[in-house]
Amino acid sequence: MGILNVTPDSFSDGGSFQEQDAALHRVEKMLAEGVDIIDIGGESTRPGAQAVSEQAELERVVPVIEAIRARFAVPLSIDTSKPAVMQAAITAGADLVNDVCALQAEGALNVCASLDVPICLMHMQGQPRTMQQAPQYHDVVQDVSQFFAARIAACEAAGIVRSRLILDPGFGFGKTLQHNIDLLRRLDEFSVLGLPILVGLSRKSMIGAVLDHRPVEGRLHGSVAGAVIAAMNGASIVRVHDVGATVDAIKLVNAVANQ
Ligand code: 7PM
Repeated sequence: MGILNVTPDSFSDGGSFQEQDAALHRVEKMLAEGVDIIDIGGESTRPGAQAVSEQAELERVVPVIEAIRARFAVPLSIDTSKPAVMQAAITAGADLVNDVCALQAEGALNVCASLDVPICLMHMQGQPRTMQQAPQYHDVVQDVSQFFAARIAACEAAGIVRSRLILDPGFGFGKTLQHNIDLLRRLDEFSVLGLPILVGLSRKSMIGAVLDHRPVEGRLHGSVAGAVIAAMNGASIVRVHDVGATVDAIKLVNAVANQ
């Protein structure tokens, strides 16, 4: 899964030609590098990010989804927690909902019940603005598993069949470095839930922390190593910025697993 951030340029609030053109070029590059899914985000749910209004998020992501859909057949994921954006994005041609709030926003379960697409439920402890202040768990894998079980049950109660769900432990979302490392080492323990696992640790601060506080520009090799560990420990989807490097690495993982 390749990350496509749709952030407004300095000339508009979103939806400008320049922005769309830049997005299409990034998609073309990711396709050439072997991407399977493109995750489109309007930056509403980023830790520390300014809250984006529903209207602004719609204006950012819908034109980009339509433009990509008109030109490329690649599956598209919408990274949002807002039910109206989920609905509009799927109508515009997106194929998957990626929600860092795991459908806990008012109305999200009902909207997703009416859509016929897979949904990624991500775990987060706390709220984006404050979640890194003092994350605490009894046992991080057990606690995240309990959260998954509760959200799977909520989805099923709302009429979303279990087979539509993908689970993501949410690296960096209300976790210390030790919590993130424990989740990555013990990722295979989520396999008992019988659903695909998605992992996003591309360029995240846990990579920087392990590499002596390496800035974000220097995190490529660590991120690829993280994707390899995730794949070897059972992840079905890795969400990354650097598609080409990650695809090569995962091909080796798959060759060892399958040949
Ligand atoms: C600032 C801080 C900007 C954090 C962006 C981020 C995930 C996700 C994100 C993830 C799923 C990033 C994050 N992370 N969706 N959206 N899993 N499913 O590093 O780990 O891209 S935003």
